[in-house]
Amino acid sequence: MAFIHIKKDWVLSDRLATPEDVYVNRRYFMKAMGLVGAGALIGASSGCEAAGDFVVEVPESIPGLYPATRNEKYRVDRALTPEKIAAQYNNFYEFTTDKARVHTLTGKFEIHPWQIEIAGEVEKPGVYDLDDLLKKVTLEERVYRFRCVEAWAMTVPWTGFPLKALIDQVQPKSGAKYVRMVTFNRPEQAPGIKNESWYPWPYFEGLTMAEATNELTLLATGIYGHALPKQHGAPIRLVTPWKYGYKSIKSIVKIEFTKRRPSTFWNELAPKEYDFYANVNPKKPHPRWSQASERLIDTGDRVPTRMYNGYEEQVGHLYG
Ligand SMILES: Nc1nc2c(c(=O)[nH]1)N[C@H]1C(S)=C(S)[C@@H](COP(=O)(O)O)O[C@H]1N2
Ligand SMILES: [Mo]
Repeated sequence: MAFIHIKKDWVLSDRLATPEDVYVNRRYFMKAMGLVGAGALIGASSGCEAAGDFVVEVPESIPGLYPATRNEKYRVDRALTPEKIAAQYNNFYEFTTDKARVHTLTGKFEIHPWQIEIAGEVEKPGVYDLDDLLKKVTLEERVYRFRCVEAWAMTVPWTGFPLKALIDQVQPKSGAKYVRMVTFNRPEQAPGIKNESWYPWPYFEGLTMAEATNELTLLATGIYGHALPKQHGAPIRLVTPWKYGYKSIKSIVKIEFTKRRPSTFWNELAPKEYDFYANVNPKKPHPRWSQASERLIDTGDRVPTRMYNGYEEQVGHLYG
């Protein structure tokens, strides 16, 4: 377990330089100091809050995975959101519906060891250990826009591998038309599951096979050059940047290949508000608010929403 201590003055300098420069420099600075990697303990949480600092708890089980090489094909024309902001503004209802408090409630959540069950229409079903799985894939870093259906947006560097790389290994049968994914269900480790029992836990999501194997569809295990902190969906979560954030299911324990379109958590709760596809579309308002613009969570600026969140070139052909 490592703690990355984000100092107040680094946050201030994030504001002065272009965020991307600061991020890259900070990353290499940490690496040079030996602060990135398994077993490094940078600061402790005590006292840091009072100093106005913020500690990101970074659980790394395999040394040397981070930072991964950035894939420059996936760049965006927006500044990176400072990590300190992204790590304290989370949707993860298993812990709480209060975005600012998710990171304070993940202490009991155990993410190592972690198994993923592969099931359904597939040649190689079974229970796979995440550490073993990670030895068979190549991690890369990609900067993506991220757009929540609630009309806020951020820009973050994910580390992960294409979902397609996993799908190729487990060999779906010809009957597999959809991929269904499920989150952990441990009320004793996640107060939201325990206290908000009316939700249809565990969280579940789905994609068509064409979406699941699209080049953009990433299984992320890291963010900002290190392993995922728990609030972002450790140890492994989906990222589909052309879709509203609720599709990007966190802390995945099961991946199932199905013949029929699976139902999804938010679609089951409110079908008129959250559709299966959930493709970002400025012209299609949510029943209760416009989707024409979005608020950047770091600056508060309102900017126009882009069709498919700016990824029309990669995914436009998937939809008629
Ligand atoms: N298991 C699970 N996955 C989830 C959610 C959740 O509540 N539970 N929230 C979703 C929503 S609505 C968003 S916007 C993103 C937020 O990801 P972030 O906190 O890393 O920014 O996670 C998505 N994945
Ligand atoms: Mo969201």
